[in-house]
Amino acid sequence: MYSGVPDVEPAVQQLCDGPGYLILEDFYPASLIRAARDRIYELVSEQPSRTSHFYGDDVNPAQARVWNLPAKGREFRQICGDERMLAIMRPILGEDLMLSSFAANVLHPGAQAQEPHVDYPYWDLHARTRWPRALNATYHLAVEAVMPLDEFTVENGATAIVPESQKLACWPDKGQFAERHIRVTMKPGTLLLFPALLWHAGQTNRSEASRAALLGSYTIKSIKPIEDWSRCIDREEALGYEQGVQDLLGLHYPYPAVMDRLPGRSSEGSRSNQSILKTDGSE
Ligand SMILES: O=C(O)CCC(=O)C(=O)O
Repeated sequence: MYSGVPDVEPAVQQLCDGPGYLILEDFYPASLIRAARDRIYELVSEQPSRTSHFYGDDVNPAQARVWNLPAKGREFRQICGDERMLAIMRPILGEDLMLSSFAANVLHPGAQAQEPHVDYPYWDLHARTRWPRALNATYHLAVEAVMPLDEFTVENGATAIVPESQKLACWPDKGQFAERHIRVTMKPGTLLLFPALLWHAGQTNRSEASRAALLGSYTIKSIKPIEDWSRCIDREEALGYEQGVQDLLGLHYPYPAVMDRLPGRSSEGSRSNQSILKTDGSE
């Protein structure tokens, strides 16, 4: 457990080759987390129920998601674009990693536990036939960030994780999950990181109060994001966001492109400095 920010290399080792999770206490200022929390509870009360996952097909009224957070407040952009956090992810996902999703998960009293799972882009790994047969954990496609807005306690559904399971690259076995999991209790302002391959699950909220957290999912740049930023973010508005957030949203990432409409010149490769989109203005 670290207070503040650890050295990058040991943190990367811990995430990939060690226990597979990193808890950074007092990572965010209290005022920032309070502002994010107020906004999330406001949004939850305004929005009807939204899609969720790992609860079977049932509607789950005690559990609420708020999606597309980069478009819903400056505080969210500050949190998801925090360079101290990204510095730990960059060696794992590459310098030009991207944001795949930034959402909130609110467990109201009575919210049920999720099934043990791995996260996107592996979250349908239960259908093994869909996956390349040599898929393993020698490199990671995604890293998850959990930022509690309320204290996570065993009673209110603190996330369960299985240390070292990021090395297995398979869908969690329920029996092993039950035997080997630990609960991540933590205070608001803490940052929890783990590769998407780590077995984990939100747990039942048996308390009398709601438990909210922000969930960030970061991927290597060529993975299609969970949230389609090209449709859920207003591009003109997003061009006013900080450069780092624009990059996380892939605002200037050229692919997929209509290759037929591009001029007949070379663009990629170490000898080319121009983006394929730098044209005479036709794209
Ligand atoms: O909120 C939590 O404790 C974890 C949520 C989670 O793992 C998910 O939705 O994928």
